[in-house]
Amino acid sequence: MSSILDRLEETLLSRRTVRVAVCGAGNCGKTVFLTSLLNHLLCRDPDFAPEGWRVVRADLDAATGPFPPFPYHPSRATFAAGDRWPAKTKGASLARIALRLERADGRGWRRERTLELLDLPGERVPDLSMRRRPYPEWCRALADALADAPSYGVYLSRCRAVLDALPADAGAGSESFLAARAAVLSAYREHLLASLRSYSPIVVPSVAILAQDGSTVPSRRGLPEAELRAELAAAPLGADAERPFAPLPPEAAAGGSALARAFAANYRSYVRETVDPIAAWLESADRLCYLVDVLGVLNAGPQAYNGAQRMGRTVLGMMPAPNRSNGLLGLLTGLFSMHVDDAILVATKADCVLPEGDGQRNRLAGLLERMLGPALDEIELPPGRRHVCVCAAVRSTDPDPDDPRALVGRFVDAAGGTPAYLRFRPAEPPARWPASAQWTAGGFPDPSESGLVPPAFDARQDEAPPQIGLGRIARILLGSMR
Ligand SMILES: Nc1nc2c(ncn2[C@@H]2O[C@H](COP(=O)(O)OP(=O)(O)OP(=O)(O)O)[C@@H](O)[C@H]2O)c(=O)[nH]1
Ligand SMILES: [Mg+2]
Repeated sequence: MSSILDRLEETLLSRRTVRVAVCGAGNCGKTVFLTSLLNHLLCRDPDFAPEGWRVVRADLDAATGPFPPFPYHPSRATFAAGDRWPAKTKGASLARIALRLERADGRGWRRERTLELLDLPGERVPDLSMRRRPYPEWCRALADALADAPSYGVYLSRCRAVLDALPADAGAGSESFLAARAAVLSAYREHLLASLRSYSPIVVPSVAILAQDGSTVPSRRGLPEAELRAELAAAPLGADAERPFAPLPPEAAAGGSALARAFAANYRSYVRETVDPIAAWLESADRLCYLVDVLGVLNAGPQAYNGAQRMGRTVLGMMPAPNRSNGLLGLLTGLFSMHVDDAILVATKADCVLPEGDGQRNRLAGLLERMLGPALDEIELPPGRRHVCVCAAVRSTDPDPDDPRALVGRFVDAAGGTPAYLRFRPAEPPARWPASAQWTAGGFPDPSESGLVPPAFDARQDEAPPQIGLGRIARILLGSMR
């Protein structure tokens, strides 16, 4: 009997597809993370296999269903060229890698694992707060989420003034309705402009800064105020220019005016067309990797911290809780139903702080735990399935042998010439998040903003870039093998 059960288990477990949601704000490092992870798996890096196992075959699979394939080769080519990072992501894509694993001790057992990993533009992540939420509820949630944002308070008062002046019998399409709608949308764009300037990640609907066709508003860097305002004015706030919406003050959103009804209808189309396809995939994931650029949050200040925390909570809150029933029923539903059984918070770009001896990488983990650990606990994962990791998917710095407080990396200048090695003293992360009054935004500059590029490494396809902590994450994703 037991050998029949063993055979049954072997059959059930020997082939398995593991869906991994890779999520996080724009620029947190998702695409670099995925590219390096795939690169190491394709090279059958022994550190990336579960203990006691080795990868004997690894193939990318182009059958990625509803999403286009993740652009692995172009992304990796940027590392191999050694002076560029992969381009900013403009649409969701799926990586599918089929792995065959064998016991390292030579016993003839084999396992097949297919990893499916979704990459998405970070801009789309705040939109996930719309999933399964009717419009009035979303307006309330946004007002709570942005209670600390002065520009949102200003927007809500402007909105109330416009709505107060709108005749109660103004029907949709009437002149006064159209004028009120234009005034509300333009006031909302003013708030979005302020959000971009204060590095708040909550910019919704995300098509305001990343259109469906991939054109972006280059929001954060370089653009003078007037140009940025003009770019935002041209971007649709909804599924298309004919179906715009903006959040209304919670009482007005629930009030049933013609404007609230029109916005609610356009909101529903937007959720159906833009949010649901991504959200439905995420909800079916077996594993979650939520990436946070902790240094980036430190650099951006308290409002960015609040936004990043809200966004993380939204995503973690979407994950279906693991099946908690016991006994045979639990075993069967555990085998056949989807649920998140491992959730990993990842502090990225750990090569931008001083190395381990100094304990600074652990500080990144501590800060991340403080920011999102409670939301992770709410998923109620089984013991040992909740992880907080520190990682540099492409380690781009080395310790400076002459100065223990400095790092060395390759930098390109604005003209994009040949990279040169430069020494720099990185900002040192604090043990705790700073109190708002002492929090100096701009105190943790991102070295990539000053031109830090990936290290030179061999362009041969069977080489992978140096990394920190990525192998441990791969082992969690592949799961324990019996
Ligand atoms: N030093 C260092 N920098 C990194 C690493 N990973 C990412 N970066 C930097 O972060 C930038 C953004 O990384 P991406 O992987 O493109 O970020 P993303 O999360 O995919 O961003 P979106 O596509 O906008 O959502 C890169 O261009 C690098 O400058 C890393 O491991 N080390
Ligand atoms: Mg990306």
